[in-house]
Amino acid sequence: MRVIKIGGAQMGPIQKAEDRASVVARMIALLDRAAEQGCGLVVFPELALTTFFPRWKEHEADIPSFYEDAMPNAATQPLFDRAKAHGIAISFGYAERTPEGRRFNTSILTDRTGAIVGKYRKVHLPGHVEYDPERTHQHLEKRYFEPGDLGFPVWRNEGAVMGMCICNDRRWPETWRVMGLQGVELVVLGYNTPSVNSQMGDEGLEKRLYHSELSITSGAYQNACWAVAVAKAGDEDGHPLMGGSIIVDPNGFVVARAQTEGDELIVADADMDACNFGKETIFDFARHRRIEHYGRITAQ
Ligand code: CDT
Repeated sequence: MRVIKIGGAQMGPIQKAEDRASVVARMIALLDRAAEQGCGLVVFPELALTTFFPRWKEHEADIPSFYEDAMPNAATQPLFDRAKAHGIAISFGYAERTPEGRRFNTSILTDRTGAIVGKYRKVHLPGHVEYDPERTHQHLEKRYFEPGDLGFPVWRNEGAVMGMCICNDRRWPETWRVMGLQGVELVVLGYNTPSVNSQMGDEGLEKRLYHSELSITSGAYQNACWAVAVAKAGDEDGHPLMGGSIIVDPNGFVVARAQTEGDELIVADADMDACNFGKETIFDFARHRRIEHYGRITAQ
């Protein structure tokens, strides 16, 4: 058995005016709760340090202030210090600005000493570049970020093979399969998913939660891996985000689920050896894949 006690640290809303110090204090409080429960890894949401700012136009918000120029930095160092003190590996998302001024929707993964072992930059950026008057809510991710340039790597961390993706990436089977082909055993991801469809009116929250869960459970099952999917939820300055954070086992079953739209910790004991059966049988890729028929997947 290779058991990692995983904490999914769902976060409630972060208002536009909330500063990093306040957000980091909330994250540390969740980390302390996870430590009490014996967690070895805690996963926080996409863009965990700020409101989901791509909903705002430049003149409505101080967009440049939402980016991080280094990680860790003065604001987040206390989070890294507390994680190290507890001996907990962490993962969280943030808006990255490189020294060259490039901007990515990024997440990092640490080991239990607080050292960053992996960085991922979101590949599938949803939404649009220009303000869209037809939409009830703007989703300007394509304006504020460029697509990730690091692919979908995996890292050996804390005795398991771990990978990351971010929010919309979870809806794409290619995301999961590229990591699955590298033997991934645990995929961690955060999301900010609006509770309403800005182009379809009242689509219904139930359907949106279902599509999120369907994407994650099928990705986990079809690649025989664990998945931790963590929301930023609740009402951010009048813009509702759904909750529904889950931990999923390699059979595709949900083993822990958030009940609220606030700061909430979900926990599960995840045995990485539970991935072995699927990887050695029905999803033994080396034996069963028929790549001669898959060319269209990478063609234009
Ligand atoms: N953050 C993110 O990727 N959200 C998307 C919603 C896109 S709606 C234009 C998601 O797939 O959940």
